Amino acid sequence: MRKRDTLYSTPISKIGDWIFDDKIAKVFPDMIQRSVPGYSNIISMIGILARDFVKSKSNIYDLGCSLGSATLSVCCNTTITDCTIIAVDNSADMIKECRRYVNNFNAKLKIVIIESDILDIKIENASMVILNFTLQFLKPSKRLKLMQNIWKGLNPCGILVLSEKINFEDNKINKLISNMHYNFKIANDYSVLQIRQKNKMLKNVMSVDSIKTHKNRLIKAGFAHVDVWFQCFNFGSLVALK
Ligand code: GEK
Repeated sequence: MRKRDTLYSTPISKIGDWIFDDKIAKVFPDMIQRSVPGYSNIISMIGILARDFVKSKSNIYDLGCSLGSATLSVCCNTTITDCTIIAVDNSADMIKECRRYVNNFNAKLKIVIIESDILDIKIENASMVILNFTLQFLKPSKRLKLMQNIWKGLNPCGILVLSEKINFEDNKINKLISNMHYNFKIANDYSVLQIRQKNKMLKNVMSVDSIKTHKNRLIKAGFAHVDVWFQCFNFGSLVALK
């Protein structure tokens, strides 16, 4: 059974920055499900896309893999067995849990789990690259370079799936949709205090772009075809093709 996320439900005197430590890793499946609208739809759809895009003798990259949900969705859906999934995260605690999850799963293809910054990973011979809610944790100044690296390493018929929290240029819309997300978390049994404390912790760590910024960056990196395939409130997912 999933361990319930009750973190930060009592007042914290000195709130620090968010870190993906052991406490977070232990409750992560429950946390992401109750905080990110559409998360399970996106994970399922990554698997469906893998059926079409994963090719024999190619690599699939799951960048910022956390516990490997996207990796396992690819694994469950592709019929290709002579490919390699490279799952990368820079949190030692996430990687530890990810190894546990993946080892308990009888994978029919090769999965390499790497503890590293995704900026230090060479992308090569890729049929699919997944950035599922990871880019938002990278310094904005590093984002274009990563997209260029992905573009370079992606095979001509490959796909990038980029899921992110998003913001809106119109302030009134931004407020309205942020409030919808707030109500989603309340409906999922998070307290006002938990939401407030988590938001404070994430403030310096997470920086959110608009869909327009994402699209412009992807096009600048070289992608020829870019669009949103999923959106729920202020969370969305894009696909990008060469
Ligand atoms: C999922 N994709 O379940 N290098 C490597 N990993 C990083 C970096 C970096 N520079 N920055 C952050 N991370 C997952 C969910 S969670 C999203 C992704 C969320 C990692 C970080 O350690 C964490 O595990 C993950 O990116 C973000 O489909 O928590 O909202």
